[in-house]
Amino acid sequence: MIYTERDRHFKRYTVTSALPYANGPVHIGHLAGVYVPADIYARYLRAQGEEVLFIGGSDEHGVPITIKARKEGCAPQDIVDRYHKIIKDSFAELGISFDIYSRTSSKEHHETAAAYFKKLYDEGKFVEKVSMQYFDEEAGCFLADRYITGTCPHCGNEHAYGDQCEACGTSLNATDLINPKSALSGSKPVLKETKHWFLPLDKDEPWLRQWILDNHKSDWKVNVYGQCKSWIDAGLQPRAVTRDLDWGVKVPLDEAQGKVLYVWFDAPIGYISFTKQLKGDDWEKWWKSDDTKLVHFIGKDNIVFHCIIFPSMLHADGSYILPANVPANEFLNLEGDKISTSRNWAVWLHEYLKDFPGKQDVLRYTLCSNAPETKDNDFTWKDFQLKNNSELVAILGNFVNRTLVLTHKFYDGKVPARGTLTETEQEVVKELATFPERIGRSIENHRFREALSEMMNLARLGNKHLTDTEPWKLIKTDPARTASVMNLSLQICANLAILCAPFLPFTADKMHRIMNLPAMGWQHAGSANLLTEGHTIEKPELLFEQIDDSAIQAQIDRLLQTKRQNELEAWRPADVKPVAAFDDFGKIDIRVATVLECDKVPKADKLLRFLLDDGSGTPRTIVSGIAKFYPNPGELVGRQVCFIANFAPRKLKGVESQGMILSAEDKDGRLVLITPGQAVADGCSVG
Ligand code: B3M
Ligand code: ZN
Repeated sequence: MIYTERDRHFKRYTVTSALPYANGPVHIGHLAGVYVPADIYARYLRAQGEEVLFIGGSDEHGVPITIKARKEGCAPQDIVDRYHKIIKDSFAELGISFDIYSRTSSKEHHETAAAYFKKLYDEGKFVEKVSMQYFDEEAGCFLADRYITGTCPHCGNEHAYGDQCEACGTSLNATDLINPKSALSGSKPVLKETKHWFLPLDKDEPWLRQWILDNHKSDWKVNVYGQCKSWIDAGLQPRAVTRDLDWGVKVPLDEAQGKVLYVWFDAPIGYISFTKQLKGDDWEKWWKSDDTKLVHFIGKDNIVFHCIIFPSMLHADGSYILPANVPANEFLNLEGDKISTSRNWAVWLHEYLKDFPGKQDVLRYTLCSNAPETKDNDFTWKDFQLKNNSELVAILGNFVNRTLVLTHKFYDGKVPARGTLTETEQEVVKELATFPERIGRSIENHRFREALSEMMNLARLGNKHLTDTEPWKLIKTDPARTASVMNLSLQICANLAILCAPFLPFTADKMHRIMNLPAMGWQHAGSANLLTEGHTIEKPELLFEQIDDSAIQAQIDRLLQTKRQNELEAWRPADVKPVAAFDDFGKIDIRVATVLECDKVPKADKLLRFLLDDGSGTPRTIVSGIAKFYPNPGELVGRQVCFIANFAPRKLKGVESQGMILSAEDKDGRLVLITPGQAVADGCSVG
């Protein structure tokens, strides 16, 4: 039974999750922000016996995909075919239990989205506007969305896109950008006339204000409500729902050749077209009945599209329900840095599944327990290891394993009879009964971290019960008492198999198998009588295993390698120093010399001692801090180097250095000696 009074009247739940762009794999940021919470919610509702439709799919239009296709010299369809499969397969392997995972390049979706647009068009819901749009004369096409970048007028971010600034979340029209630049040719675009159709969001302000700011002040998350409020208070602008692009859903109007639906118009309609795909004629109740609860799971950068633009589209049609809640999460960072597809700064789901086979629940657990539910949060591999070793292994795994091992050791795998419970045990039974509601309420109110921690509190209760009663000792003196203790422990394990399922489905399945549990709904949980005396359990198996430092270090090293790679790619020469007077240069006396000897300065790991023939007849000693880059200094003998001859001598680690050898600092930090292009006389000047 649903615990939250407000939801009791709903007969079914349509749960949608943001459609990932099919221009790359999904990463832990997507999972923590959207898919793990959505899956927990859907699984819980099913366990409660509710009718649930959990929808997912790939968002296959939009400029990010065509940009990637251009970069790879292939067709957009090749890009989406590749990544749709990777995404779909990796979601399935992680146990994200969509009822359908479809794609917006499907024929059904194109038909549904085009029909949706045409209905609104025929009913005069759009505003037609001939406006000036940016056009790239080199590439020969209009520039929309990510085809154009520039400075955000709101926050100054210089890499804002034509439709949105990812830094401050503001949704933009390309003409809002300052210093616009084509992402295709890099050229400065020109303005050209073109007709588009606009959703009159400005006209929707009154009912949006009432629907969101009045009706959902109490039950929408603060971060979501706050973003909607600032949007509405800033004054909503009409929003173009068509684009001059060739990849997407064609605008179904003869006069709209070469135009497609804006990706953020067609993508949310994917939720509806996928429902039709799955439910056939029975689709409407999931989108048009007031006794359906519609919930959108998204990341914070999608709030405006799911709380304002898509509801405006649904409202314009007039026959759809509006989302009851949009529990958007904030962002997850990785090792203190923003997750970035373009910089490969991510833990990709399909790679995780390969590196940590069988550990889907460890990732689900870590991402739920660290979810950025109210503020951005950080994923570190050390914390991942800690969550596994000190929580899953040490608390949940340890409790279940001790109970099952002792049941086999004392009772040959059969549930022993339970006699009279002590007062303490009666308290345990009472507390056990409270867990289904404690966990359920948190899930129903989208507080998944809290719900998970409550589930773990039941495992803690079980551990305490065992530690307080010490059945491994008690068996020697009071077998009957021990039987009661173990019976209660087994009942708690059976409850955990039900209550952990939304979070840890693989672990729940394993517990059901080992304990020979029938499938039980949420309503069975809380009982201390789930297992009858004599019920047989299978040989225990560990639910979790330690993750050792080497596995974690390998992941950290991979990220360090990526960071180095990114720094190299991002490297640009330092700005030139301020203008110097030519005479200043004249004061520096740079000469060429041949290396006579070169060795490391004792007790100074960075210093090399050079003995140079500078043409003066008296060898010159110079100390230089480049030992790290020349591990075999003897190999430098005979090389010609450039050095500054007229610096005052100074002592470095006891060696008097008479000048400075010139080296260039390469982009990876390496110091490389400067050598004349051809052999020249020692002592000649460098100008
Ligand atoms: N494709 C995902 C994103 O903005 C976007 C969601 C569409 S949900 C209809 O990252
Ligand atoms: Zn901005």
